[in-house]
This record gives sequence, structure tokens and C-alpha cells, in this order.
Amino acid sequence: MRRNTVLPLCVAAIMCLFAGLAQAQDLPITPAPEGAKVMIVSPKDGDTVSSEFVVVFGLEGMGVAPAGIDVAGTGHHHLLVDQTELPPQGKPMGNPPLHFGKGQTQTTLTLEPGTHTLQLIMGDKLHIPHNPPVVSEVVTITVKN
Ligand SMILES: [Cu+2]
Repeated sequence: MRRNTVLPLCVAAIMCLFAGLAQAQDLPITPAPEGAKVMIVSPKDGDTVSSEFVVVFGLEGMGVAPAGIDVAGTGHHHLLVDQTELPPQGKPMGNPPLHFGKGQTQTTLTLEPGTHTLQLIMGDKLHIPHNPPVVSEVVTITVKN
């Protein structure tokens, strides 16, 4: 092999090695099922609620499975309360959001009087958002005195 072909091959081999290492450290990203949709069934956007109220989760086009359970096309709900940013992609979600890792489809919240926002995001068995993330519309509510 001529010298001028050996160097590019070495460079290519080293680049592949680094790409492989980077890949190994990345957590697996679960693809979102086609057409998957998550929504807050209740309360509705603009509703006024008591300080203790129930939030009902909805899901279309995918299934609910507890955290840790590896079934294709599933995930569990996560609720963002008064958050302006979505959790970062590609890594397990922390807290916030609230995790519903047993596969719960509703929860009871107690919030201070005033305006609050609610938003759901699905996470996979490792609490990592799907790709693309399955996220609900933001619901803005008023908690009465
Ligand atoms: Cu979770």
C-alpha cells in the first residue's frame, strides 16, 4: 500500500473509533409512534379550579406502560407544572416534570391560588422523551382562592 493512501485510512479508522465511542455513551432514543398524541383531558384551557383538583391525562396512537417495561409503542406520562421549557431531549427527565411511572392516567394536584400552566410529555422506559417528543398543548388554568 502506498504511503499516500495509508494516512487517509488511518484518519478514517480513528474517526470511526471516536464515532463508535460517542455512540456507545449515548442512551437509546425511542422513536415516537407515528401520529402519537398526548393531551390534558381535564381541566380545559381557561378553566377555573379549586386548589385541589384532578388532572386527567389522554393519549392517542400509543400505549401506556410503567417505567422500566420495554414494550414498543408505549411510554408513561410526565406532567410539567408552571414550566416554561421542555425537558432536554436524549436524557432521562429529572424532576420536574412529575413522573407517572406506574402508568397512572390521572393525578390530584394542590396548587396555590393564581394562574398556572400544565403540560404533559411522554417518556420511554428510561424516562427519556421520545423522538420527536410527544408533548401536549399547554393548558392555562386559574386556581381560585
Ligand atoms: Cu418518568
